[in-house]
Amino acid sequence: MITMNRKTRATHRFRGVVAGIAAALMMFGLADLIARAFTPSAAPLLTLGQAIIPLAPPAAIKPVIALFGDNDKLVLVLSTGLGAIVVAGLIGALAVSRRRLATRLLVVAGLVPVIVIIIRPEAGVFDVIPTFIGIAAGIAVFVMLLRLGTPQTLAEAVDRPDIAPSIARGSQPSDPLSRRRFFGLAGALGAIGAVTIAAGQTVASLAQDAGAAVAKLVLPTPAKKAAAVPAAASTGVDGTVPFVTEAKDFYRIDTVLSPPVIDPEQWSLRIHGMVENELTLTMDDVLDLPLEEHHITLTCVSNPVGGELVGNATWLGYPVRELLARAQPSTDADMVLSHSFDGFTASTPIGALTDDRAALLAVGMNGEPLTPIHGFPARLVVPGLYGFVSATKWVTELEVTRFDEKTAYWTDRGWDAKAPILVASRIEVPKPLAKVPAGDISVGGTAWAQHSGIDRVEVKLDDGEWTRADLAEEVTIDTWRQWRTDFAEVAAGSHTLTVRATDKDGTVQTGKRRDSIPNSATGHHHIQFRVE
Ligand SMILES: Nc1nc2c(c(=O)[nH]1)N[C@H]1C(S)=C(S)[C@@H](COP(=O)(O)O)O[C@H]1N2
Ligand SMILES: [Mo]
Repeated sequence: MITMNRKTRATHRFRGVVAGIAAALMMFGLADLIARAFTPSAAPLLTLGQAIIPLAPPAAIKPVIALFGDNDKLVLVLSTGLGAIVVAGLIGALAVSRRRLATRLLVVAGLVPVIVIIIRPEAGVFDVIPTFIGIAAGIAVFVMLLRLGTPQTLAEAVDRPDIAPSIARGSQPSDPLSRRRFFGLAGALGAIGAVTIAAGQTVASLAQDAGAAVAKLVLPTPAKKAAAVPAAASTGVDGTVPFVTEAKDFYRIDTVLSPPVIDPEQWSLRIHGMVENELTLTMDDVLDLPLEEHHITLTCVSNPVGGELVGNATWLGYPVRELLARAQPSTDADMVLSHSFDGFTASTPIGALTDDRAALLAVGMNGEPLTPIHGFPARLVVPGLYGFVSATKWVTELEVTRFDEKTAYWTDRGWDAKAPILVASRIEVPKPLAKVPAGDISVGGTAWAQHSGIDRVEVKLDDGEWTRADLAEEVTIDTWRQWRTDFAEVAAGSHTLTVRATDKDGTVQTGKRRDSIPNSATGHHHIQFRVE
């Protein structure tokens, strides 16, 4: 019935695909760029990617984080973009025979990010404008390219089989001039789209927004200062990780693509649930409290053996214990579910927030306000518990409740509800597979067992005996501790080093290998190196 010859049809289909891809690039590029400049959190690629995270199989999320580290967000944005391009390409292919249907499908597909943007809790009416402009530009590109690249009359005719044969018979295989025009224009428009996408990713007017918000928060002088870090807290082995981690080097783990930018004047913390006195604090209320500074090492449950998802900072904040005392929790409560502005939740055993440890509602990190990615303007930091059950960033609510009533974000995805940090140690020097000159060899690293403290670190060279390492001075039982050991006259050739730590409760770090889900990987860190 449809007599368009096969080759012409394939050519046209290919052009339809190209038109679809160029349209998608234009749509996302323009919308993303405009959004980044005015409403950064509503950039469609970002918001779409963000919406995909909760749909992804939980088992797949943490490995992706582990694999791509800090680039996991970029990977997600790129794969979302790629997915959109594939969909648009398919719609483009369809356009050759069903142009009107295809154009409508493209509009519907374009509305998906609009819906995702509107249903966000923090959505504003203007958030959708950039995406609407993007959709309009995308559709214009699509229609224009199809007009140019595939004979309009033919495509329409195929929708109308009654007149198709006569028109199809008249169709000419595309001449070189029109081919050049089509691909030239499609290439140019697609390239403009791709460049605006890249520009949108880098413009990061976000940083400026955040800068203005961060500048509003002036930290008071601590009522209780942390003791200065003694020089003896470092072993001096060249190449070990510094005792205090700068904010810019501090690992980052969260489920948002870009950190929310919260105006401290708009922020508040509500303490509610099973309490006698529900209360709400503003940032001014918090800053008027006698704030304390504490050195605390934070660790992620996803940290692989020997990994880098651990950092140590000096946090400024107010003890959660005091806040809860004001709210007067019911004696039946055994958990505090902390809520973030972004919807994340963490379940912390109430005991860890009411005993004498320095569980903080933190507003400062190493003498500065928190950075946006580390929870500005306020977060929790609880010594001794993995971040996913305690260290809620952008915290807005403390809900006093029970473990048998409420569950937290990661608990719903197969991870533990309570997760105390396990004793751990890692080798930092020499680096894996390093070539070391013959002679005496210095080995150094870090061990941690927050809120118990490190009692002992032992190192093994090849299959030798466990040798006790020298420990650097302990700053507090809530911080990590550096260790070093020196081996004399190590023979040339390939060697392995293994490390294990023991905490002050007497728990020896197990050598048994286990995956990080549900409550942290275990096993001894070991590395290979060569003496030459
Ligand atoms: N709002 C929010 N807070 C969060 C998370 C999150 O995904 N969202 N991740 C938690 C996890 S798993 C860890 S390990 C720590 C990491 O804190 P950091 O990014 O400042 O190092 O934050 C915790 N707080
Ligand atoms: Mo984590």
